Parts: sequence; structure tokens; C-alpha cells
Amino acid sequence: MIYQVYVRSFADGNGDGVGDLIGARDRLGYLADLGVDAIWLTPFYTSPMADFGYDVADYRDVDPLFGTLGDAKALIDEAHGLGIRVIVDIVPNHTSSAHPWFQEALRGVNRDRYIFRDQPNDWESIFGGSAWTQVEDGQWYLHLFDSSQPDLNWDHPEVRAEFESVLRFWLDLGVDGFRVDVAHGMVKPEGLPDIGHADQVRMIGSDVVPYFDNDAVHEIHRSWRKILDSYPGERIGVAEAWAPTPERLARYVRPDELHQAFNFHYLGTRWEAGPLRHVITESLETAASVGAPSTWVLSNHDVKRHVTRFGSVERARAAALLMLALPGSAYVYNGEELGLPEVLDLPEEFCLDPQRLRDPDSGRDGCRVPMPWTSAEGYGWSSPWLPMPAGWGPLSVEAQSGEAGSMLSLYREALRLRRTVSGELRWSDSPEGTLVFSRDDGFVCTVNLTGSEIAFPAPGEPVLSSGPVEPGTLAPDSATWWRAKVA
Ligand code: ISL
Repeated sequence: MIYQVYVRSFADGNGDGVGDLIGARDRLGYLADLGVDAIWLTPFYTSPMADFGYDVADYRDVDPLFGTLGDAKALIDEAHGLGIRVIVDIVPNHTSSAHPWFQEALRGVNRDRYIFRDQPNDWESIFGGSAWTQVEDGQWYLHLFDSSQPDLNWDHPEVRAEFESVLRFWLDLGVDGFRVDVAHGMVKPEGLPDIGHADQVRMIGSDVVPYFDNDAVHEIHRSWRKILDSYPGERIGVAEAWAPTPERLARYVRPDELHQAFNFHYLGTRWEAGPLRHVITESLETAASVGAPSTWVLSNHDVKRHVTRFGSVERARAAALLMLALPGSAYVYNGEELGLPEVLDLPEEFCLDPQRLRDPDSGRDGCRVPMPWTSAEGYGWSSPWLPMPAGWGPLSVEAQSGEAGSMLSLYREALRLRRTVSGELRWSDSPEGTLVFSRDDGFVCTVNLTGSEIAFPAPGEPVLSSGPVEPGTLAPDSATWWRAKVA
């Protein structure tokens, strides 16, 4: 299991209200105890923070808000000492407008490292509005995200060489891999054709938008794979790619490309047996067709937390046992193991997500509220950068740690048992609204996705359950792990 540390909100080492690398290092013991195999650190590089670090001004340094390069090195080394691998984010589709290259471009020097044109086309930014901004001399530059995130020109050899060098910089420092931001972006189609579609942003993930999932992007991933493979140990690449279908997604994890790709089809599936079974089967088959593991994810810093998406803590508990029973790799977003809900009523003045600034209904602030560590007021934070709701005491790490039935205990236990589970997934027939599958050595997982009890004979001895276990029935919105006797 790979644990996503949203650095800003995970743990604060210097008491300034913003999470940082020292804070994360201080909590490595907690993560080891939870049972994580690796952590993924969201961007901590020098940045004006217009998109909370996904706008990088210096790819080889740490922003003072998060610490120093020495802190990064110490965190990596200490994690390794605990058997935890460290994956860092790399943001290759765009830089910050504060990056020296873009500052040069504004002065008319080496503009071709970015995408400047005399006339804009009709593309819209993911965050809303035109994807083009005009500069003083009349030219326009492309930014698929915020205007402070100009898109790089990946046809330029210097861009390719620079990122290869940045990869080597972090690999030399000891990281175990990269989460590749917008891995389906980077290469734009020849001639930047108009889309001519009125509702472009809603069409992302379809074949309609020509700026994502171009075939030519795979050549970059292949060249990165060669770099990863040239280092000792296993260094991995994880694609953040929003591909229209599982087949298209599987192309990012072909044997000579990246190792994993977040399964956003799974993340996007509602709490219903039929659609979930379909997406699980399809994802396993397509990943296996290229020899890659499936990679499951329920929450991250860009989407509404799944307690809120699914509508209840019971469902989130069951969803955790379902995900952690599946073959492949699972990603857990910090706070998910505490069952944190989306914070829906953040005061407007704190909400600075560029996506929300354009569209108040789509803000990503509510899933980025800091982790409650202690039960007392402040939850272990002094003036957290986003206010933390009243009533989160019982959700804190402190409160849940010693509580047998807590969400945290469920994750800990599931992660411990998961290490003993292997083999392919085999579906069994089961009543409507339920999912039942087995793995090797008699491991069975049952899930009831309905709001009613469903009669089902116990397939073995229960070993872990998200809800009550009654003989002969599956409790509403619950999942159970069983050990059947192997003949
Ligand atoms: O394509 C999308 C949805 O179908 C977008 O969600 C897009 O892939 C996604 O927003 C990319 O997210 C990543 O890059 C962004 C940053 O704001 C996010 O936080 C990051 O996860 C720009 O760097």
C-alpha cells in the first residue's frame, strides 16, 4: 500500500500552520505502524503555491515553507531505515510562471520551450476560461491549468533533457520513484486544432479533447523508464493519467513504460455491486494484458473524500476492505484511514484552490483539510492553514489509536492481513447487491452494497469485518474477510 502524504496538510514540524517535511519525518513511526510500504509526497518544490505546489519554479529545490533539501534527504533516509519507500511528485506538463524559463520567455528569449502563438485556439483550461493568456507583445501562451502554469513544449529537446536531469537529481538523492502529474498531457497534437465543442471540460477523459492521451506521450514514458531501470533497486513511475478507457490507461503501464497508473475508473464508480464488479474485472484484465499490477484508489487531493462521496462511514469502511482485498497496488490518501469526510463548509476566504476560484462548486479545498493528530482543541496544529472543523476530536489519530473498532484500527488490521493474501481474484455467484470473491489459501471477501441485510451462508471463519457479523447474513453496507478451510 502506498500512502499519499499531502505534505501541506499532513503534519507540521515548525508550528507555522503548514505541514512540512520535518513534520512528515516525525510521523514516519505512525506510518510504519499503519503498515505502509511506500509514501508518495506531493510537490514540495520551490513554488509560488498558486496551485499549492503543482506550479514549480525550481524542480531541484525545496520550498522554504516545506523545509530544505537536507530535510528531504533526512526524510528519505529515515523512511528507508523503516523499510518505507519514497515516491515524489514530478510535474512535467507545465512549470510555474515564476520558473526562470518562463521569465525568460516573457522577455522574448527561448519562447519555444513553451507554447506561444499569435492567435489562440478554442481550448479551455481545466480550471475554466480560455487556456490562453496574452502577453505584453501580443502573443498568447497555452496553459491547460491556471494562467500561472504555462504548458511546456515537449517537442523541444531542452525540455526533454531538463526533465531527464531532474529525474536523475532526485534518484541520486535516493527516491524510489515518481508520481507523474498529468502523465497523459505533455504532448500536444500537431497544429493545435480547435475542438469546436461547447462543453470541453466535461469532455475530459473522452476522445474529444485533443490535448490529452496522445500516442506520442508514450515515447517520453519509455525514455523515463530507461532512466528508472538504470538505477539500482526498483525505482518506479506512477502515471496520473485520465485516459478514456481502461484499455487506453493500460498503455501507460506497458512493460517498457511506467509501473503503475491510478485507476480513476474505479475511483469514479458509485457504491453499487454491478458497476463495481464490472470495473474491477475490466481493470484486472486490461492491466494483466500488459503484465502490470492493477492500481486502486478511492481518494486523493483532487476529489471529494469517499466517506462523503459514498454517503456514510459504514460504506467507507466496507470500501476499504473491498479495495484492500483486491490484487495489485492500493493508494491511501492521508486522513482516509481516519475516515475523514469532505469539509463542505469551509469559510470562503480560506478557499484558494484555483479550480474553486473559477467554479465555486468544484473546489478541492474540502479534501485538503489538515490531519487531526490529537483530540484536544487544535488537533495538534497551531493555526492550521485551513480551519479544522469542530467535532473532529473522535476522528483524531490519538482517539482512534487505542480503539478496537475504529477506522484506523480497521486499516491497520487490514493492512497487516493483506500481506498474507495472494493469488488471483475469482468471483463467486452471490445475491444481487453483493460481491463475493476469493483469492488463494481460502481467503474470501464478501461485500453487501445494499442498505438491507442479505442472507448468505458463512463461507468460512470471519477474520475481519467492517461491520457486525451475524451468522447466515451479510450486514448492510459491510464487507467481511473470511478464511475458508482449503480442501
Ligand atoms: O483531466 C482531469 C480530469 O479528468 C484533470 O483532473 C487533471 O488530470 C487533473 O486535474 C490533474 O491533476 C494534477 O495536476 C493539476 C493539479 O492541480 C492537481 O492537484 C494534480 O493532482 C495541475 O498540476
